[in-house]
Amino acid sequence: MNTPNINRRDFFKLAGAAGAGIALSSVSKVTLAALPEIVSAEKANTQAPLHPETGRPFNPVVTLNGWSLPWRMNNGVKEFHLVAEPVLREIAPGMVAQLWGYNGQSPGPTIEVVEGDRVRIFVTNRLPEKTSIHWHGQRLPNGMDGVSGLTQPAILPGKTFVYEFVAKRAGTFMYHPHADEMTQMAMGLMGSWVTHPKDPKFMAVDRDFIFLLNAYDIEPGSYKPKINTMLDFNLWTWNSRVFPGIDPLVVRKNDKVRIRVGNLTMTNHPIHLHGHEFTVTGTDGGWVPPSARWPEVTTDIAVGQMRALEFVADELGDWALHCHKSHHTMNAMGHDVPTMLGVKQDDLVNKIRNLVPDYMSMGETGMSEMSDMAAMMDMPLPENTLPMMTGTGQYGAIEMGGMFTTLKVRENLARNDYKDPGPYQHPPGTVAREYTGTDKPTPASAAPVDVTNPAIELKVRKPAGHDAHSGH
Ligand SMILES: [Cu+2]
Repeated sequence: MNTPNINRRDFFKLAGAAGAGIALSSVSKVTLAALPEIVSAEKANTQAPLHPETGRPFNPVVTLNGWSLPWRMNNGVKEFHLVAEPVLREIAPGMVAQLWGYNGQSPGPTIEVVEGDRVRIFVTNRLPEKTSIHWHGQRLPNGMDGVSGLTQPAILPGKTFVYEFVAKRAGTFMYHPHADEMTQMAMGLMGSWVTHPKDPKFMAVDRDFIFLLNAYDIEPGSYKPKINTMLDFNLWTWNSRVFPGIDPLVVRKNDKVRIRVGNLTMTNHPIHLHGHEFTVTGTDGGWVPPSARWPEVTTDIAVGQMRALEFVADELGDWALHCHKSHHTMNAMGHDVPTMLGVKQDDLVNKIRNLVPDYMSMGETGMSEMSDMAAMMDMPLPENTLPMMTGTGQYGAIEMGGMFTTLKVRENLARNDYKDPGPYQHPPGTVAREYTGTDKPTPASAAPVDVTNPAIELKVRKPAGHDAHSGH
C-alpha cells in the first residue's frame, strides 16, 4: 500500500524512451518542455491517498488498485498531464494483459480537484490511432467535452491536446475516449475523476474509495482483449483487476465510509455489500438529497452510471463486497463448461481416457470440485490464465473470481492505515460450525407451525434424513 511505485519521467528521459512510444518526434521539444512532467505508475497495487500539498484542501480518495495523478499549480491553474499509451496491466497475480491506459496503467490515474478549481489537462496520444477524452458528467464549455468530430478534431498519434475548464460541480465523474470508443474502452482506456466540495467538511467521510467496473474478453493463454466482443466478456474487473487481485477495502470500526463506483462495462452490475446497509448518496448528476435516500444492501449500477454508497462500518469482520451476477464473480475458464450436475461420468471418463489419457471429468457434483481439483492436482492451466474460481480464506477456498473483494472492518487502525490486516479473528463461538449433536438447538417440533393457507401442505421430515411420510 505504501510503496510509491510511481515514476517521474522528465522530458529528456521521455525523449530517450521514444522507441517504446509513437512518433514522439512530431511533438516539438519546445512544446513538450513546457508540459507538466509525466508521472506514471508501474504496479497495480493501491497507492496511499494523495494529500494535497498545493491548492485548496480536500479529503483525498483511495483508488482501488490505483492511484491519483499529481498536478502542478501554474498561476492558480491546476495542470495535469495524461498520456494515452499501451500498458501492461497485471489483472491478478499470474496474469498480465496488454491494454491501453493512461500514464502506465489501466485504468488511468484518478484526477482529484476542488469545486471551483480551474483545471488544465494536457493529453498526449501515444496510441497507434487517434483519440480524445470525454469528461463524463462535467459541466464545461461544449468545446471541452471531448467528442471527436463533434466538439473537437481527434488527437492524432503523437499529438498533445489541452483541455481547460472550471470544475463547477462537486461529485464523482469518469473520463474516457470519445473516439473509436468501442475499441478504446475494450482495451481499458478510462479513469476516475473526483471533484471535492469547496468545504472539506461537507459530506466528509473517514474513508473514501473509488473504482470503475470494466470488462475484458481475453482468450485463456493470450494477452490482448478481443475488441469486438459485445456481451460475452470473460474477465469482469474492478479497475482492471479480478479477485484475488483486487485489494480489500480496509476500514476502521465506526468509520464513515464512501465507496464510489462507475460502470464502463456493457452491462449492469448489482453491487452487494455484506453485513451493513448503505444509502446511495451520489450519482453522476450530483448528491442525492437526504430525504430521497433509502437503505439498500445491493444497488444496481447501469452502464455509464456512477454511484456513491455510504455507510458506517460498525460490524467487525471480513465482509464480502461483490457483483451479485454470479457469472461476474468468475474468471475466464468457467464460461464454456457444460452443466454436468448429477451426470455420472465414470463410464464416460474411462472411455475417453482410452483416447485422451489425461482427461478429467468436471462438474458432476457442482463446480467447486473444479477449484479443489485444480489446487490438489496442480491442474495445468494455459500460461497467463487465472483459475475461474479462486482465492483462499482462513477456512479454505473462497471459489470466487472477477468482481469480488472484501470490506475488512477492524478496531484500532491508524487513520491513514490501509494495509491488509490479514484474516479476521472471530470471537470464540461466533463461527458457523458442524452440528455434532452435543449442543442443544431448539427442536423443530417446538416451533409451532401456523398453517393459515390450507392449500399449503407441510411435510415434517425426521432430522436424521429419513422422510417420515415415505414409509409405505
Ligand atoms: Cu456484474
